[in-house]
Amino acid sequence: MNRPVEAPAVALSGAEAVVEMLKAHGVEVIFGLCGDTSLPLYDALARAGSMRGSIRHILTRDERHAAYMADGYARLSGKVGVCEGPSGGGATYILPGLVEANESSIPILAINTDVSVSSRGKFTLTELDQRALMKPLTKWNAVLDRSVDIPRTFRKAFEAMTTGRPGAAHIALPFDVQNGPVERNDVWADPTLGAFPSRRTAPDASLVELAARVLRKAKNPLFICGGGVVLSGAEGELAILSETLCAPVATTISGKGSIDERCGQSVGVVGSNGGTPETRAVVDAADVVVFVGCRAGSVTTERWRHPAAGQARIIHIDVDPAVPGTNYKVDVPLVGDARLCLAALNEALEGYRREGDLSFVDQQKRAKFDKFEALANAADTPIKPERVVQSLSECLDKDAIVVADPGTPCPYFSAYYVVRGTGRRYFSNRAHGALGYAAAASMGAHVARPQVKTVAVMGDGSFGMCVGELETAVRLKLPITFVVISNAVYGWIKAGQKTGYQQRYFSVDFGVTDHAKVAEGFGVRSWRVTQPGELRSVLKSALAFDGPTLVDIVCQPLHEAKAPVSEWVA
Ligand SMILES: Cc1ncc(C[n+]2csc(CCOP(=O)(O)OP(=O)(O)O)c2C)c(N)n1
Repeated sequence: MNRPVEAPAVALSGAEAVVEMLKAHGVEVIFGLCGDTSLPLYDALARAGSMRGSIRHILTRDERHAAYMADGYARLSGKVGVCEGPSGGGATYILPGLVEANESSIPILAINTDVSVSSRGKFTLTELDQRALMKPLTKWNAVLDRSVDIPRTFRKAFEAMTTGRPGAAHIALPFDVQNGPVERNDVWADPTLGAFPSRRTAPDASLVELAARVLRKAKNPLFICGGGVVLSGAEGELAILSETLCAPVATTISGKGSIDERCGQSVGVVGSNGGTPETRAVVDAADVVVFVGCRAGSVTTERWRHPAAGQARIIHIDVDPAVPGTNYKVDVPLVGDARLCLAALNEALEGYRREGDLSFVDQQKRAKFDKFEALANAADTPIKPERVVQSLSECLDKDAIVVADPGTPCPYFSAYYVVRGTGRRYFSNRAHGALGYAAAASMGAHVARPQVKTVAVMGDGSFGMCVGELETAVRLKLPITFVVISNAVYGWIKAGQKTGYQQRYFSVDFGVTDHAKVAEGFGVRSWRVTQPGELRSVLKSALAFDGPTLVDIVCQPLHEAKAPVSEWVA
């Protein structure tokens, strides 16, 4: 008797299933670095590489930078950024990028391969408790013990990263788990979880009504927008609401891009880093403050002094229910996606229009930029940071992306680089502010948005922490311009010693490096600029070159400059 033969269950290897799960979530690129425990994963990527819709792998020179690239990529693409590295050192090195992304609400997935499950607890080379290591630093993490768990683990990771407050996830992938079988039928995904925010949540209608009532009574309403506005794509709703209320819109550093900074409503950046006495005056004048996608942390509020407690009624919009009410007594907490919350407020205020006047904002902005321009136009050497911002602003197209490192770049570009248009055009790593972020983040940003010019601005302290990645930029022929503010000092710290410690300078100065020569060694077209008069033409040439370029600018050290940093101004 002929019996029908049952087809054998079609199985993939664990590594193949990982690649398929990433593809199913729409992943197109992975940044990372190879290792012994990653060999099956690399082989699966290599074999998938010849197929349609395959994933591009970008080899980096350090796992930290792989994570920063994934972060920059996510910020510009609106999709989950993926990075990978091997066990042991690969996990400890990837960690800084993961924590920065997580705290900045940027969804990146880090995969570290690991020693085999069967080798655990035997003093195996590179063995490390990745679960414990990553748990406090990520929104969600897992260590796989069985190949069959791969599909649901990846589904869970993508859901965790892109719903609610976006964040980072980590998966440890042991060697033998990469080799075990996974049934093909289990490999499926909801592709909408590959982009963020997914599954948006709307606010409570009664609280929307309450917020609308508070806003109708406001004399001087003010918006303070954090990174949540750009993350949620709420710029359009914000523009409508701020116009209805004739209300100024200030931002945090991460919130730059919430509003076109050329418009009358825009105040610019407020807070201790990038804020100035003029922008602070606008905050102090408000009787209703609406925080949007903003944690009202120490930097934005100058340690909760601006706005002062009790100065203004507070409406706090955030997707994370733990945020409203943490730092200020809140009159109306609106918990939900920023775009949906602002849209709901627009609906509640339909037909209303506040007769207001933005002349105070205009006056303050003029005063701020008059002082800036006087310094920027000075022909002094070493070149003033103001001159760098001014020259770069003049040379860059409005769609360009600027990534700023801590030190001189962050406060100066946050305060004075006027973002023309909305959306992500400028960013800095504001969760931990680790030096050496901008170069790699700019590479990720460029991969996501290759059609526009990308510039990374760094101090020489940062340069020392990221220089190896110039090779990646050359190998991939990335037309990014790296700008180094060169002053042979950890200037930010020296400025702190000047203001707070009676100029007892201690262990902050380092030697002079010719960064242009170093970059040339990597094959980067480079310039060193010492004269303010040369700056603009050099920047123009660097920006126009079709490949990586570096401009090393010998600059006034931060402790001698007039930086927009409130502690030093005071
Ligand atoms: C990884 C890391 N270590 C230390 C610090 C503390 N820190 C903040 S700013 C700064 C100095 C920055 O120096 P540099 O990059 O040369 O820029 P400058 O301040 O001189 O413009 C330091 C050391 C940090 N932010 N990140």
